[in-house]
Amino acid sequence: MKTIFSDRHKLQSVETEFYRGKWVEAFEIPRRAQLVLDAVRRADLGPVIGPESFDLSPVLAVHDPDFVRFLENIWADWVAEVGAIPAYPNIWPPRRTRMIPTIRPGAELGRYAVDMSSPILEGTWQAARSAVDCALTGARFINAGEPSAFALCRPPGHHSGRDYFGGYCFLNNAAIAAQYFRDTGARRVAVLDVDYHHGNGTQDIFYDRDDVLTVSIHGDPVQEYPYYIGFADETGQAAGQGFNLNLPLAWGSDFSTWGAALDRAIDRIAAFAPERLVVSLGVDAFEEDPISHFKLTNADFVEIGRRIGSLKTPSLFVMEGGYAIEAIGTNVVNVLTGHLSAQA
Ligand code: OKP
Ligand code: ZN
Repeated sequence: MKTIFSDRHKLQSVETEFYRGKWVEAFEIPRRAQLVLDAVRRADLGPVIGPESFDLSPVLAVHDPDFVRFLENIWADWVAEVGAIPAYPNIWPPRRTRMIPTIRPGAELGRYAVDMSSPILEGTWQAARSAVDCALTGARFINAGEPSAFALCRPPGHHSGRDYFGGYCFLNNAAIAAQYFRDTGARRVAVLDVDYHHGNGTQDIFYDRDDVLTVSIHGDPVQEYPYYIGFADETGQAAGQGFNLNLPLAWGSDFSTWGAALDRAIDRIAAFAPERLVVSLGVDAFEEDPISHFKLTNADFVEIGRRIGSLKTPSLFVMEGGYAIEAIGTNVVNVLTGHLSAQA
């Protein structure tokens, strides 16, 4: 299996994040990607390849053009007004206001950000673009006949929607790849999100469509980020009714529960008969993850890969979360080798 990786992910790098009123050591750090890359190499998974450069059209097929322009330009605008320091919002639109155009960088940040976890830095746009390029290059390999590929994307993407960013995410790599599959001939595409957190951006982007099935297994939003979305009764709307499946699970869930949810997810995906599968691959359901509350073991991740492989659908794995630094490489490689074993 080919891995697509770009060094430019390092351009998104902060030492601290704001959590419960304090600046704490950041969780979403460049070392995560480096450790996954090291594990991929050590496991001899296959070649590691740099991404091709894509123009903005696959991004604009998913994201709002004003939002994309904002991400591209906000750093320069912020530096001009505030200085070369990380750009955080400190105001959000009040309820029941019109989302009228804004001018000042602080207002722009609040308009498009959903939380404070994703500061805009000098290299944010380039890093986010490089992650998209990795996902799209992986999609190209799948279109060329590979049964699977691994886009080692960083920063992650699944919390980013058509016109918002947050949860460490800027551009929705998995959604952009799924749409790219549609635009290059796949009639039905499924996205399976196994990250511990609900893939709210991905759900939102495809919510009214029946050509992209979205399925997510995640911490119950009653207890867990992103809190306001990800409930079981969100099943899609209009033509998309029945084409979103949320499988929220309680804190403390282990593989007996999680694996049963995966089987439901896989049954739904099999019934949909997609021509392409995008897996939002977060490994933060791991028992030692510092910000999560599921109890999956290293070995469970092999089984996840194997069961996804039973679908026999060309599959693009797109890296999302996972913050247990010592185990992130093992857990990711376990999913991928599990998948390969089912391909054989
Ligand atoms: C991104 B991905 C913990 C607070 C949680 C945001 C979580 C984003 C998770 N310090 N803040 O889905 O792994
Ligand atoms: Zn996550």
